[in-house]
Amino acid sequence: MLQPSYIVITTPAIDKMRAGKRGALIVFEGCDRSGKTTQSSRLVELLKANGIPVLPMNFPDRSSSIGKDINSYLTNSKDLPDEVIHLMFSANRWELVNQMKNKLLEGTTLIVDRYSYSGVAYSAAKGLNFDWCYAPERGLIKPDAVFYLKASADDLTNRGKYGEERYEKVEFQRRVGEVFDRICSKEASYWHQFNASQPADNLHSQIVTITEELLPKVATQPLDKLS
Ligand code: DGP
Repeated sequence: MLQPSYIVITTPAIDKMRAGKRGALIVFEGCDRSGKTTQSSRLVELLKANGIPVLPMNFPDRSSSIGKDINSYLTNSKDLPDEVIHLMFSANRWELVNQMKNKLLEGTTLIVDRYSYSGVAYSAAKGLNFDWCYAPERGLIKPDAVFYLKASADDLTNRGKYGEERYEKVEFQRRVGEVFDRICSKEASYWHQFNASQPADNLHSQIVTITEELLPKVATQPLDKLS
């Protein structure tokens, strides 16, 4: 069993994970403020404390030149047509595909805060065609698991005022949530839906249980691509 991050121990299950050939690609998805950043960080800390090689990532990666343009768009200092920003978010993921592949193959587990599904959900919520939105994501590395933190738009609103960024509006988030729900039912074999309104500790232990089973299982499986 994976132990809380303050206890570092070795068990047969963890030895098996360490002996694994590749790391797992684990993605957190959900609306703004659904708790993805908190939960993904907790998982990263736990894996680190148990000696499992792990790297946190998040998309958009605002550090590249494409990422800087995305940041200008999100903070409303730049306007772009919906199609253009959509393709830029996708390009921002493609920029890192080789780095992600190398890390996974050398045995590092990647914990990724948002991925292709945010790309589809946020653009489809604006009214762009779902299949058109998904097309540029084809060929990226397929996650081994997606942890979808689902909460109603009203629950998310109760967490306090939304910030100033472009998408932080209740009605828009409701539409984003509907697209995530649609993807979740289509991709049920590797999506895990959680109630994001439950206490953070409960959510964390459910996430840990699934991760614990996943890591040794995928260690010997080849990487797959989104198709
Ligand atoms: P975050 O840094 O996780 O708070 O994301 C910033 C905002 O960008 C958030 O409102 C979600 C949105 N977002 C993330 N990825 C994509 C994407 O691929 N496409 C679009 N349109 N929006 C995205």
